[in-house]
Amino acid sequence: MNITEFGMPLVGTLSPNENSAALAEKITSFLNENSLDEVQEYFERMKALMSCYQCALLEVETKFKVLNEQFSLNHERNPIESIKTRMKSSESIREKLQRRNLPFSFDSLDKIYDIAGIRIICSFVDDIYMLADCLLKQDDVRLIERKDYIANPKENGYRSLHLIIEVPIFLQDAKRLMKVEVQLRTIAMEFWANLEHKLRYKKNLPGDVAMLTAEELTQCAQMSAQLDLKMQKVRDVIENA
Ligand code: 0O2
Repeated sequence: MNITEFGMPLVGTLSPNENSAALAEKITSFLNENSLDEVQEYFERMKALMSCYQCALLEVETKFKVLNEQFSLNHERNPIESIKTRMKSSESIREKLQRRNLPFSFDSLDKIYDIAGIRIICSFVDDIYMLADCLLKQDDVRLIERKDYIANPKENGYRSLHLIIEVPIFLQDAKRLMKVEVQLRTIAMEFWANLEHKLRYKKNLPGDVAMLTAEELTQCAQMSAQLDLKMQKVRDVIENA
């Protein structure tokens, strides 16, 4: 069992400047405050929970792969370019709990909807909506939340369709409902979001540089939206020829 992976939401994470002595101190105080049985129970529970999220990702990934396969049979093209799955890092979970003023507890983890995340990179914008509709029509999928940043891009230009869904996973002796965040984007949206993410977290830029680059990035997002529109029109012409 990896303490840095499973223990951090409870014991707190190290900042990049802290060293292993600080980590040891945090772990020691966590161990001092809890009996060995409680510590073991906590880690077992955390491990089981993360494993359930992994299973939920497998379920949802399979659903998209099936849709892709079926669509390619009927239409001779794949609406999905690629699929990426990720488990939210313990540091990112901790940061979100803190931002929302939630204590480090299992109940709080239940309120974080993007612990398991899947990103579907699509060929065209209308594939995004078609795939989202097909997914949400399935009778074991429940929609919890939908954010359409394609129809309503964020101020910085970020576009993607976000769905929070709940899916069942079937374990040896139980059924569990798990939440998964699904992000659907085109290749152009992914390209922009990846670069913007890298640049944003790169460094603390001076105010004027930050403003200029933010404007440039927003313009790039608008250009990528135009590119998506143009590519879709080209495809429509070819398909209707
Ligand atoms: P990671 O590494 O994917 O976990 P939040 O902002 O997280 O408190 P909420 O409601 O979850 O609240 O946010 P939202 O807007 O539904 O989606 C958050 C996720 O969408 C982010 O995850 C990113 O993956 C993506 N995202 C949202 N806005 C932007 C943006 O402006 N630029 C880029 N590049 N990605 C964005 P996390 O949690 O940031 O990271």
